[in-house]
Amino acid sequence: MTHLLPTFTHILARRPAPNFADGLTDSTHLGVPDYDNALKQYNTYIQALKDLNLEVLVLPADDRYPDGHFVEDPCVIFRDVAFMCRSGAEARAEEGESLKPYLSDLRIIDPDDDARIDGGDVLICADRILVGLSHRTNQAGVDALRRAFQTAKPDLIVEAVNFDGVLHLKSGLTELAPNVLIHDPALTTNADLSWATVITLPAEEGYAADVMPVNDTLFIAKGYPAAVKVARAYYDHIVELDMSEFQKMDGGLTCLSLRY
Ligand code: CIR
Repeated sequence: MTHLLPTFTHILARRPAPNFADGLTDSTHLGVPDYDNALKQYNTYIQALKDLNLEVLVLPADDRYPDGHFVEDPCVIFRDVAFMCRSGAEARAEEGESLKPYLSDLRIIDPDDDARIDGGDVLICADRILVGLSHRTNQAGVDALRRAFQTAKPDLIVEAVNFDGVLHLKSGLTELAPNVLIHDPALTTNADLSWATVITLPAEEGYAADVMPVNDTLFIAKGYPAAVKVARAYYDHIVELDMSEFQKMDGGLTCLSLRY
């Protein structure tokens, strides 16, 4: 399918460090993640992106940042702007600095001191950006991101969205295709989403709502047949990836890469 979501040519990622289980998590009921299995899943994820002929840069693991492989959170890229986030989670606040040297082709913009934002809360849609207000992201963060990205597109719409029930906005709501949102019912919001068709997954498949469209391919977590069935209406090429070890650390598909 040809569609109007942003086209990507580059991927930036970072290998998980052996101490990745020391990262932040609320999902203790899923058990302790296994490093070898996580690396296997990670390598499959990276290879699947390489198979799309994208320029893929994978940084070495850095054990100063147990959550550092979730590169989506410390930076958000829109057009030629790399907006460096400062997470509301202090343990992750410094991760962005370590990515800057690899983003030198882009215009790097730092947030104001009071701005807090995690990239996982930033949903770049075909015609607007939604930013979830969360424990990690505040209104000052939304305003800073809007100012930064409007330097690239002055009429860009950036909307703050209240939500509850999941860690990041994108943990439970992503854009499957232009104006089509896919939703985990665990995420509750009173935001006006009437501009979109919202497809709510069955509760037991909610984790699959964090889908990752990359050009004409859709990446989706493995093991969620109802979600795949929904996606088939929009994509001929779907790649299912096992994410179980990252799910144990509250991570989803999108958080393992920066796509630009
Ligand atoms: C954290 O709590 O920050 C990490 N353990 C998980 C981050 C997942 N990031 C994402 O969904 N964008």
